[in-house]
Amino acid sequence: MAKGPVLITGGAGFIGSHLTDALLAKGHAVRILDDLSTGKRSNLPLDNPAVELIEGDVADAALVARAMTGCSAVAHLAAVASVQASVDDPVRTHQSNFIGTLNVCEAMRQSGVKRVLFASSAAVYGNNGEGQSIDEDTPKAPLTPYASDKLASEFYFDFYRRQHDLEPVVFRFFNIYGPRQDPSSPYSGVISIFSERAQKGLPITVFGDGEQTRDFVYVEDLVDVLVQAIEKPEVEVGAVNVGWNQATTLKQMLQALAAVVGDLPPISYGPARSGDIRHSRADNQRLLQRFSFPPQTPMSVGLARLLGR
Ligand code: NAD
Ligand code: UD2
Repeated sequence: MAKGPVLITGGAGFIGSHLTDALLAKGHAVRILDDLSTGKRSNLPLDNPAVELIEGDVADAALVARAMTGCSAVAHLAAVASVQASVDDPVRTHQSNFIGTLNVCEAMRQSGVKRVLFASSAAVYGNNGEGQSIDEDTPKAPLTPYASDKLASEFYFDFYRRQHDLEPVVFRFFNIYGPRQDPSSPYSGVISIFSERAQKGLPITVFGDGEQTRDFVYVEDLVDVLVQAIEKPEVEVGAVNVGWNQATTLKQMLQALAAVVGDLPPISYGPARSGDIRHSRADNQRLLQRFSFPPQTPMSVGLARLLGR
């Protein structure tokens, strides 16, 4: 691998800051481009001389080109990660979620950086494949601007691969959880919301009957794979689901949470969210073929770490 820092767009956020820690532990230098819209300086070990933070917007092409200078590889994670924000303000989120990607592709082409990993989402499948495990060839049915921007970004990375020899590794994350996931919005990850409320003794609201399922992945398990994607000598074509092929109901997740915190605060059941996907589970054959997925962090351990127990 070429020398030079790994550029992490969105590196001050939840997943990006864990990736920063993991790359530093493996001896990489890291340059972060982040507008700190949801990311935080406090997520980063800024006293480490191997970490550089550039505060700015991935929609600013000149800034992305500058940030790319001298880098060995890129992890493109910067995005407005809230699906609801994209529904409320598609023009604004498109700047980060799509134009940002195009700027990364162009800056790579101009500077000759080849390797990039991209944080796409299970959202590209929409409701297709619901009730079974979803493989990567399942028809795509993006239902929101967020999902459309992710899918369009995937297509652009593929174009730059064919036309300009970029080496993209596209991951479709299922439901990632762990420390530093921001619980402050109603559309934050459900585990971050329930954990915070359990810790503070505040009532918990389940939308629907709690029998809906998700394929939850602890953030450090994901990051292990992301580091491999940066370091791998060769990359294969085609997006890769990141999930355990395990369906956990919200009720089961609440039981696991109760086992960590003791008694849970009152739980109420409200109407299901409109458009909510009932079941989401990754077929992860491709992931297992291409990467060595670490031993699964059990939810009891992941929740305990999240809660600092
Ligand atoms: P996050 O909000 O913690 O991280 C996103 C980071 O991007 C933040 O630090 C934010 O400040 C930064 N950012 C946003 N817009 C920017 C812009 N225009 N310019 C520069 N920086 C910008 O969310 P996360 O959960 O860590 O998500 C990381 C990536 O993974 C995102 O691309 C998200 O869409 C994707 N993803 C996450 C999940 C999940 O379960 N958390 C699932 C699927 C996909
Ligand atoms: C996740 C991702 C989204 C997209 C999508 C792909 C997050 C935050 N969102 O959406 O970006 O990739 O997957 O399909 O990771 N819930 C409650 N109570 C609450 C909050 C949520 O019951 O207070 C329910 C919610 O209705 C849903 C489940 O918990 O049934 C998971 O919700 P989520 O927002 O964590 O994630 P999801 O799967 O909707």
